[in-house]
Amino acid sequence: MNRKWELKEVLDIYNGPLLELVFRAAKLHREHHNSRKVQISTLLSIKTGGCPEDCSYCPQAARYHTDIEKNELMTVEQVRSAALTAQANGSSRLCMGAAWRNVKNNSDFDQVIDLVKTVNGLDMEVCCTLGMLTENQAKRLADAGLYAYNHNLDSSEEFYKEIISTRGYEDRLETLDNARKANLTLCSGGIIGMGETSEDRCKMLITLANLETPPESVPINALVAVEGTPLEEQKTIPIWEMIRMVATTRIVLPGSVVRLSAGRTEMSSEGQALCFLAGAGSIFAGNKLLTTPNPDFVEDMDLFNILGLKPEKAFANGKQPKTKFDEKGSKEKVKWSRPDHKIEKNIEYSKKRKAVQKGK
Ligand code: SAM
Ligand code: DTB
Ligand code: SF4
Repeated sequence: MNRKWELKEVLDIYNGPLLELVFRAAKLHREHHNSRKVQISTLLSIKTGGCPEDCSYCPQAARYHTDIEKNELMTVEQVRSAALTAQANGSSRLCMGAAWRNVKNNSDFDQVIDLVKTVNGLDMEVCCTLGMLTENQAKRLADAGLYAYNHNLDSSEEFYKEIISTRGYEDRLETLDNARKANLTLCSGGIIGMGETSEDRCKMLITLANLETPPESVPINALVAVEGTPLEEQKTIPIWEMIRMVATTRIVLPGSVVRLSAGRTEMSSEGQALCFLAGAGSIFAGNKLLTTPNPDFVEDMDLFNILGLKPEKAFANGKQPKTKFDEKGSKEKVKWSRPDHKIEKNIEYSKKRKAVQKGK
């Protein structure tokens, strides 16, 4: 059942007494999910840095000249080896990320198709996050054996305009729709701690919940404030807000797997335990997210042992896709909008960081 939510109702849930909120979320979690199991995904940045977008949180945006190590698209052998390591450490899903605005019908996309086939062949759930995507491109990925597509709404539509000027919210929604039309499962959530209000957080959850079919997984990231980005000075989000957000997501999207995502290096074990109690059913594991640090596998397994949690097996919630014969890519012209409204902070940082780069 796809229940419609009103903003006031969701805000009341989010702002309710914390322990009552956690209790309600925990109860619902047990009605819809196996609370002893946590699905483990590993992120792999298959193409790092040099991105043309201006997302104010992102260290991979070329214009902010951050200190990340840039990389060209990874080869099949590099990805196979990373996937096998992740699998040996208990990961059931590999999520491959590329610092692209959108997918283009070129040889890089052909290579991504090979990467997807390779990882599906290892019996892991394959997820990709490659930016905006047409329906044809989504179908090609699905035929290669892609299980999920990650494309975050990041925040409310209103606040989105304050963090990104190079694309619009409706493009995000269209991409999710394109992935859905190709029968891919969806992974879509957002980031808290960018300066948004509780209302923005709740509005994002309502947008996700009101999709025709809500996403199967919903990542909740705490901003990793990276030096050089316009959000570098944002304070770490208090753990209580993360717990509230996880619990509210659990209640508003009862059927989805809530992923406790970026920001865990700043969270205590006890804080994370409350997130699991409040309904988080998945994490990103391995000592790196895309470009920033993450707790290592051993640390996470120690916590799992203390809490009595077990890693979920691959395809526990769906069938493994069959890799189909791949006809060559289509020749369609890809067109996405470019709102290009002004975000003073992003402009200021682009200039400031260019000057820093010149002075080096
Ligand atoms: N370029 C593609 C895109 O934007 O859709 C895929 C990669 S992008 C890095 C994937 C997601 O990572 C973003 O949508 C954002 O939600 C998250 N992310 C990026 N930088 C982050 C940061 N510093 N802290 C928390 N989450 C972040
Ligand atoms: C998601 O919601 N979080 C992941 C994944 N989907 C692609 C990315 C987090 C990135 C954190 C910053 C970095 O490591 O570059
Ligand atoms: Fe590029 Fe994605 Fe980073 Fe935005 S979030 S700058 S689109 S890699």
